[in-house]
Amino acid sequence: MTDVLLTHGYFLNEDEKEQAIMKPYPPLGLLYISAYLRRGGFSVALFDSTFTRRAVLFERLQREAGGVLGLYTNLMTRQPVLDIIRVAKANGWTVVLGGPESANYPVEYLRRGADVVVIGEGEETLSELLPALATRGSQRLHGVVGTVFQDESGAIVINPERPQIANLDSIPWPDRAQIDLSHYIDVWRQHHGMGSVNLITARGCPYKCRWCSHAVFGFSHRRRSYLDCADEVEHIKTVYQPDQVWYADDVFTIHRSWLLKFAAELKRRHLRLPFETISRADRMMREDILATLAEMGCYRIWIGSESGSQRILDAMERGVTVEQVQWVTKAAQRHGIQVGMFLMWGYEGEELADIAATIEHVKQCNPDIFFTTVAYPIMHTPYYDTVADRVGLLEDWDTSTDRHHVIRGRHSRAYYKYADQWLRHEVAAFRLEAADPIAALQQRHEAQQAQCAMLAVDAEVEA
Ligand code: B12
Ligand code: SF4
Repeated sequence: MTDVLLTHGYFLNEDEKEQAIMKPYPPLGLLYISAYLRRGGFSVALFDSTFTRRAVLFERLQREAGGVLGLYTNLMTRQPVLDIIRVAKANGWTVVLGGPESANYPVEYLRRGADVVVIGEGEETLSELLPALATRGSQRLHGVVGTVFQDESGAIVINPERPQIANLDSIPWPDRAQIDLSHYIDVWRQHHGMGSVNLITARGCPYKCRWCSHAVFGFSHRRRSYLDCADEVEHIKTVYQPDQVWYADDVFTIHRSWLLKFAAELKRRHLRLPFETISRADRMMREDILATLAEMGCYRIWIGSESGSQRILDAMERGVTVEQVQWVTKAAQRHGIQVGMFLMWGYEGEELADIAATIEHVKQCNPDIFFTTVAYPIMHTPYYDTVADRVGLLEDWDTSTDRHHVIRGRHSRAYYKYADQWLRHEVAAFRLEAADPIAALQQRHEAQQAQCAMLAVDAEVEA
């Protein structure tokens, strides 16, 4: 019998938005845990739910009843995770949860059937927890650091935090052999002509953007050595032969000298794999960084631009200026790197002038692609704390997510929908101006209509 069955609650067939995008990646956290436990002599099974259906997992939980189930949770997967817990418990499994979502809601998950919630990194905690579960059961886990559980009386016991793994080179690479990685690569190739594999070069981010969740890694920042990362890239290229990689770091260019050494090492090994990644504008304010990214094969850099209003960026404690984002966008494009931009509507304090400033900013930058979201407060973020007395859910906690949080008194969803249309038509008009002035005029007209519609619902607020 295996010591633990690891899985997650993400099923691509249930995610219509992702089915339109089709850029799936496996959950790296589970792969790291699998590799670490195996090295420690544990027997581990991994059920990757991405390309399968709930019923298949449920059937396995019934067939192999009675083991330890380790489940990764994030903000998107609450509902399937609750369902999996229900089926697992009905079949005698001990359920251990990890990842950012259960770290934010340990009590809620324990009260709904989970046995243990692991807070923070899972590798060392599970290595200690699995033997403890086997000898002491799930209600006497006092002293197993990094866990929260319920004792026999039903009281919630919060053990002390576990220190983070100091040397990331000391842990094995993600256990990609346990999943069908070629399926991910094939899906990518089928839909985008390029097969992609994800990896990380660091854990955690020291910045304090008020809406960002630091539930797993806190505010630490720990880097792997550039040699270990280069070895992993080489291994990925040799074994899986993808056409590109995704560095899934929080801020890929946070450490300039590390980046330069990593790039030089890849070059020495003739390892040039195109890639996409995310970073902050203020950590790319040098030509040499952008030149290095381009030389390494970076074809698209994602920047959290968020707002074109400095007042709002400051309220977010983003630590970036509008001018930095504008400079980096132009400079990256000059180096042949596309820019993807994330923008946020409706952050606390945002007014009409800030929305107009964001629209001007996007025109100024003219990124290759941009995505917008209406701000949502994630539990235990400073943003959540600021609006806590006005946060609500329109449905039960069990059937919603933190993305469904409404903020009483904030503009309605319709308001931001029109703001979004205003933005998109303005940007389209700007792009068409020289080539097709008539089409540009039409776009400008639609932008004005969207703006009017937005002002017409100005008084509507979230319930
Ligand atoms: C890359 C990434 C993405 C990629 C996903 C591609 C991919 N899979 O690589 C993209 C850009 C698509 C994305 C999208 C989104 N993301 Co994202 N993403 C990340 C990011 C930066 C890295 C994920 C990663 O690989 N981490 C590295 C691994 C090693 O860490 P880990 O998964 O946490 O695993 C460790 C522990 O959690 C624990 N653990 C994990 N599983 C288990 C299981 C058990 C049993 C145990 C005991 C422990 C355990 O041990 C692991 C190893 O120590 C994280 C931030 C971060 N640094 O983690 C955000 C993050 C996970 N994303 C987040 C969010 C909000 C989103 C979106 C909702 C954003 C949006 N508005 O659309 C979407 C949702 C997409 C979806 N359908 O799920 C939040 C989640 C917050 C929350 N409370 O759940 C995070 C934490 C960012 C943040 N700081 O706010 N994301
Ligand atoms: S948004 Fe990005 S830069 Fe800001 S704290 Fe989160 S990970 Fe760090």
